[in-house]
Formats: sequence, structure tokens, C-alpha cells
Amino acid sequence: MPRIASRLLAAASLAVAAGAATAQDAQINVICSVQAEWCNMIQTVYARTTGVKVNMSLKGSGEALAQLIAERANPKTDVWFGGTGDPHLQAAEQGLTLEYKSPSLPQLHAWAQQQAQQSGYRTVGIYSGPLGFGYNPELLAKKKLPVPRSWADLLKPEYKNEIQVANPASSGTAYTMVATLVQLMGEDKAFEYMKALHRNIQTYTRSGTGPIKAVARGEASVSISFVHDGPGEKLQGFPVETITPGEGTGAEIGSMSIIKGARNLEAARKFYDWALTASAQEMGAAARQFQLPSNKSAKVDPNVPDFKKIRFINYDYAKYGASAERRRLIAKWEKEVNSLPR
Ligand code: S7P
Repeated sequence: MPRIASRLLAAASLAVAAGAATAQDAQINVICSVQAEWCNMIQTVYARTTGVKVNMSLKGSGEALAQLIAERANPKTDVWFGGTGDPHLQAAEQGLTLEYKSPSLPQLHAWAQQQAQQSGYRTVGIYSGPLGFGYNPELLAKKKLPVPRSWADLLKPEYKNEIQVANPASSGTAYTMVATLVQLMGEDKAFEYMKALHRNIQTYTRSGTGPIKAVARGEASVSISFVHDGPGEKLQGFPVETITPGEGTGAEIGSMSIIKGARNLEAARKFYDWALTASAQEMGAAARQFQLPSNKSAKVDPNVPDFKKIRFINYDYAKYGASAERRRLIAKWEKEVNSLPR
């Protein structure tokens, strides 16, 4: 508790330094695509310390993009905070987000700055996290099933009906899986793989965090998830562990964007600058969410996955964040994978 309190205090003083609210920028409309505890913490701390009311709407990455496309002619959102980077890049390409070069950019890791550069500064990386598997060790032991250690393991017949993953049409997490497999195996083999995997899938969930929560609660044995979502469940007392596949895996660059046509633009810029500071980013871990922060000075919580121990593919964020590619791969997945019987 004292550690969390001191972090929040530091974030709070930075928010105060950002300046008191004027009548024009006394509120801000944010779509928040991380989990509720982090969104709520930001909302409370930011409002208390700046006087700016944060109207927060919680949506996964895929759903957030769909909303921004739908409200293009009459945007109701100022900032989109968090969520997988591919849909942020797609939003940038479609002209839904605004160019902004925050003075805080030099404080960020190269991968976060690169996300900004390749979008024409229409988005920026705020965290990163590896894709892998969640598993329930108690359930696996009860069913006498081994821990899956590779993508290949997930195809074994003993995992039939034991695996949950989200639907890539609604989830940025699941799209990260599709793009990872295509880059790892080549497109033809990746689709053969996903067709075979389909036989073992119990449910395709709407949201990317659904599967690891189901695993933690004993509703499925294995999930394909971001591994930083495991420790938060474990800290709540649920039996869940994570692992990354031996063949290699991808990672998300969780991002943040200012929406074109934002009604509270000045407030949006101030919030954006604040969200890139080390203290603000440390709120993720305080809310028990363990992505790697993009600010180089942010403390890295011991629960954050150790990137040095993970075998990563060289994920091509520009290619797989392009609208046409994302749409094409999702449509192909719907037609060739999701339509198959299980
Ligand atoms: O906060 C956990 C997390 O896994 O959820 C974000 C994202 O909203 C997931 O969206 P989908 O439901 O569309 O998959 C991730 O960016 C983040 O790491």
C-alpha cells in the first residue's frame, strides 16, 4: 500500500504541474482499452489532481476502433488510451487520429517512438507485452494434461475443448495471434495451423482478456493471451500461470492516440503528455496490470514478464497494422477458420 500511495502521489503532483483546468478544458472523453482497475485509477487521480473530469468509456481495442469508425463524422472521443497497437495504426492510416509530437517523446523506449514515427505521430506506444499462453495448473493436473509449451502442443487432441482465445474480428489480442502466426509460419501454414487449432477451441470470446479470466476461474484449461494479464489474476488468488511458446511469439505495442475532431483538444494534449510520464505509467502496476511501460524511467514491477527470456519474432508492426492487411486477414480467418465445424 505505501508503495502504491507514493506512486500515485508522484503522478498526482505531475498532473498538478500540468496546470489547473480552465473552463474550456475541464473535461475529457477517453476510451480506455486497458482493464477497468487501471482506467478507474486514472480517472480518479487525474480528476482529483487537475480538476479535469475524465469521462471514461471502457472498450477492448477491436471494439474501440469500430466505435471510432462509426463516430467519424461526429467524434465524441478525445483520447483513446491503451489497447493493442495494430488498430491504433489502422486508425492513424484512416485519418481518425491527430498528429501530435509530445515533448515527452524522448523519454520513451525506441519501440514506442518507432510506433509514433511510423504512424506520422498519430499514435504512440505506451506499453508492450508478449503473447503467450495462460494455463490453470490445478485443472491440468486434475485432467492429467501436460503444460503446453509450444504452438505445436496446442494442436494435440488431448486439448480438445480445453482452449479459449478471443475472436480476431472483435479483439486486438486475437488479431495479434493471427499476425504472429502468419509471420512465424508463413501465411499458408499459419492458416492450416489455425484450422487445426479450431478443433480444440472451446470458445472464441469477444474480448482479449476473457480467456485468461476463464482459465483463472477454472472454466477452461488453457488460453492464448497476453502473458502480462496472468499475474493480476494470480494476485487475486486464482490458480493461473503463463508461458510463452518455444517456437517464438509476438508482442503488442499498446498505444494511445488523440482523436481527430476532439472537442477538448487542449485537455487531450495535456492528458496525453501526462500519460507518457514515468509516474503516470507506474499506475499500471499499481492497478495490478503488468505490461512493460514505454517510459524508460518508469519502474519495472517484478511481475512484468522478462522480455530477455522470451523468444520473439521480428513483428512487422507497419505491415500488420495496415488497414487492408488487417481486414484481409480477419476476413480470411472468418471464411476459412471460423466457418468450420468443431
Ligand atoms: O489490459 C490488458 C490488455 O490485454 O487488454 C488490452 C486490449 O484492450 C485488449 O483488447 P481486445 O479485447 O480487443 O483484445 C491490451 O492492450 C492490454 O494489454
